[in-house]
Amino acid sequence: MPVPVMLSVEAKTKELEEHNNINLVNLEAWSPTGLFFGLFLLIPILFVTLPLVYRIIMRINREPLLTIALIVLSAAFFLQAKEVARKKKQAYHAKINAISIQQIVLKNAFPALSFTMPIEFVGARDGSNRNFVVAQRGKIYVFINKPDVKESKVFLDIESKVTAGGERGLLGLALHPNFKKNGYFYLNYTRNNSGLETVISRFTTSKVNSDMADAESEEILLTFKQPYGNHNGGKVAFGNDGFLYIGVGDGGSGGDPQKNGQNRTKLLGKILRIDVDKKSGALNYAIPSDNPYKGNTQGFREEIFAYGIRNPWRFSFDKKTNELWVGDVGQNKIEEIDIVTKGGNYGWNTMEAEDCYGSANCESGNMILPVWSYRQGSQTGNSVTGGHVYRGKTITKLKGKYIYGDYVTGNIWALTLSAGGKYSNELLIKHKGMISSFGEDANDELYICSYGDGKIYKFE
Ligand SMILES: [Ca+2]
Repeated sequence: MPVPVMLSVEAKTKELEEHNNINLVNLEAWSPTGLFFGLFLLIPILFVTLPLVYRIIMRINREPLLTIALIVLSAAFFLQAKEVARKKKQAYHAKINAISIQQIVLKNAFPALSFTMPIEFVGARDGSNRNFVVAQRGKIYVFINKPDVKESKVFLDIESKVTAGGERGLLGLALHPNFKKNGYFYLNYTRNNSGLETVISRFTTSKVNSDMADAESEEILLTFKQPYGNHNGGKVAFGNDGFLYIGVGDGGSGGDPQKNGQNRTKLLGKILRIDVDKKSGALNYAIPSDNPYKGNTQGFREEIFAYGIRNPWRFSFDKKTNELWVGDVGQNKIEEIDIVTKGGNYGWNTMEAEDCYGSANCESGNMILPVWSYRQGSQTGNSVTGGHVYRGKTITKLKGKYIYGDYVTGNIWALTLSAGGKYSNELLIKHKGMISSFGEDANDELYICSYGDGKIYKFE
């Protein structure tokens, strides 16, 4: 069961007042009916009581019961008015709590902007308050992180280099941890070079215009062939160890016919980790000294950080714990979420999530099961889009939860780690549109790229 998190009433009151066009101060007022009769009855009371007081004084009071009755009746109406007001206020507060618990909304974050096939949203963490959006065909756009921003600029256009369509294209962008000073950023894209291949490249921001990349600055770090058009992974991101992590699919087709996932002599079907700040021998990068196969004699690729991955469609690091969360797209049955650790084997294609793949039994001894999975279906989904552990400040409810979704159904869920070490899952939103990616701005606030309508939505 999900762990309910209560928001304070105060936190949402203002927003909800605006949303419902209602003012809580008005609810403090008494009900009009009660007030009317209360005041109306004051008049005869005054007429009766003033002479009465006079008569009491004169010790000839002949209507004491009538006076008392009128006073009691008047008081009753006042109390009724107050009680109605109290109940109304109570009901409204209950409504606020109900909304606060259940309603996380997705808001069109930049109404004036839309993009063709956006698949990556990255906040520039360089103090410039800018965001980047990657469009699959090969463009990167940049714009100020304000809801009323009027336009975006083309930061880089490499459409002529990129082979796009389906699961191919410009698929990932990572800013160097020292981007503010060196202007370096890293791309993951597919191109045709006597057959399809993945390219991991470094580009540099223009020295004279920080809103424009130097298109001639490309330095290719790594390329590898893609035997089929699909399952190209595509995410690149820096861990807090300063190394670049690269999500690589199993090469494609269906069922991993080349058995790349379990083959550690291949880069396909892996999470890779490289050091982009050094070069080593013929490599345009270096192998981190504690990569699991560094210096191995079995012919395993030293770039491998973890293996047994089918198609990692988006991964991210939890900024608090540095855990690496991966959404791994399933074959025919199960979509999975993994917390990936160094040297881990995540099963594919021996296993599809927690099931043996293609047989009833399998050798699964060293394989790490997902922390969460869901069966494919029209109500759940058919292609996971990995998200982020929310570490932003504005949405109390989401703090510390892993927010992820399904590309096909638009479902967005939150995974919560409970006290017993188990994860629980709750449906947050059904977005009407395909979710190609989750992203964060420089304040760690969370967004999605909505592939179909080309919009960027923000969680609020
Ligand atoms: Ca797996």
